[in-house]
Amino acid sequence: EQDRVRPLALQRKICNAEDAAALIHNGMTIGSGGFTPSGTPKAVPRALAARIEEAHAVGQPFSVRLFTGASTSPDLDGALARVNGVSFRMPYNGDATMRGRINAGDTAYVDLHLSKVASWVRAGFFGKIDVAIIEAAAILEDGGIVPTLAVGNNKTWLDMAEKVIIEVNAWHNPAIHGLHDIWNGDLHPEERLAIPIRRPDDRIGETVFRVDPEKIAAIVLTNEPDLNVSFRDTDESARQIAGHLMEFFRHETKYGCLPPALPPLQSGVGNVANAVMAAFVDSPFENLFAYTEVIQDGMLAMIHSGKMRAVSGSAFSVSSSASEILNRDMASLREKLILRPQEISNNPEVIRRLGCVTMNTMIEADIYGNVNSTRLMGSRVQNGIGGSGDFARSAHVSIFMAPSTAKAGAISSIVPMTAHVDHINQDVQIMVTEQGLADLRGLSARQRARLIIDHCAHPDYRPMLKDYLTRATNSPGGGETPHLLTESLAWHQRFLDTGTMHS
Ligand code: 0RQ
Repeated sequence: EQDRVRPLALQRKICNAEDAAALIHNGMTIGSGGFTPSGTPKAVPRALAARIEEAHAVGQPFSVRLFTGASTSPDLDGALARVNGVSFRMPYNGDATMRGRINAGDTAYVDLHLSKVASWVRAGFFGKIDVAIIEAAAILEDGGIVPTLAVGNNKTWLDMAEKVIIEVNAWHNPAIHGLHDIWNGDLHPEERLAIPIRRPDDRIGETVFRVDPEKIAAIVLTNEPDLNVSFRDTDESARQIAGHLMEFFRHETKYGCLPPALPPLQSGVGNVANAVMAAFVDSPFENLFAYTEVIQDGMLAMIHSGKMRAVSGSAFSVSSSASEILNRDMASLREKLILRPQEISNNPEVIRRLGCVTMNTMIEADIYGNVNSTRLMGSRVQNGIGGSGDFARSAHVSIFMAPSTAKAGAISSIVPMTAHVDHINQDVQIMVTEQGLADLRGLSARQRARLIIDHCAHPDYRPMLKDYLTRATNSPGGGETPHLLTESLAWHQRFLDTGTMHS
């Protein structure tokens, strides 16, 4: 206890999770740690969920507004959604129970570019933050708060909240101190400084958070690992997507369009993105850097293999086995890994300066290259836009990828028109499915359509897509981006009505 919470004055604030949760009342806004399961506070949210459940049992209203870094874990989103305890949620969710609440209309959801959340909260666009709940590995003698495996928006929550609750989690190796780079530059628009990151491994700030100790209302001691995700074993289609991408990178470097060591890489979330990163381990590419948001197992494997020199992100999203290794070897790995606030990891200024190659997963794309990353059949939110827009818009080369079909072939991921748009075709240069890769750079809408159908669509759906494009092109309305408006979303409706997009 003395080891993890050094300042004497703060040791007096140590209490149990129930007492800490008692500081939170109906209607309050919570700014919480959590960016993937990493860094998610655990004991206090579980105790809060129990309090909410008790209140509901006696007919009392009790819900909170919940702001986080990004997705969290069943300890936070899951526990609070189960008791219907969240009235408002932002900016990203990956929890199935919370997803159900959001899609049912129980929880109002604001889906935001992750880089913008902190500055908009500082500006007051979302009202005041009553309580910050963050996880730390230790509180140092001088009051510095050592973060755990995610930084997210924690600096902003600590700056803005009236009261602060800290879970100090002794599971983390104390060597984690030094992993983080917390920039304290003032980021109000009128005083905003240039962010002095010129290489992904530049460190520009402090290794700890600072907070006014008077605001710390409770400290809860815990000792538990994050409830980590497990990645699916790489399937054949993820392997093929990775193969097409490696071929593309070999070609680009051979003809000098990209430097031999490739620009800094960003990789999105999910199984396909993880498989692509894993494929780099057996590739000829060396001396790689990543400037990304979430660091998954695949990137750690590249660090271990020596192919990757350093990775900068805002959080880890690792399997349980990878997190054990990360924790064990923290003292040596720390030199090659950097965690930053998400407004820096995802900052368009830095992404543009570094010229990142970004690789994100999509739900569906249309024949013209517009991408839907978030809404199934246009209506049901899956997760949220996350950082994909921050990276894709500012990328040197923006890549989107997905298997060409979903739900055992009943859904084509390439459709005449996406039922929702997250990324406009201008932000999509390369599209990849297991069928092949479409290089859309410099192509007109009609050229893009032909290439996407031929290279990316599944053969079962190619004739239908070609037929649509031909009829749309020949229709009187034709135009530069040909569409048949009464048919453009008919594939989605057919799936809803019959369970398949096949006619
Ligand atoms: O549903 O679980 O019911 O079967 O969508 O699909 O295959 O598990 O996909 O884990 O690779 O995630 C885009 C969601 C892909 C993710 C997305 C159904 C499918 C399944 C999920 P089931 P998979 P993955 C920076 C980058 C946005 C944020 C982002 C994501 C479910 O990558 O959230 O990129 N991206 N951030 O069956 C209907 C289709 C479908 C479909 C798949 N065409 N129509 N349903 N599904 N395709 C990092 C961060 O921001 C953290």
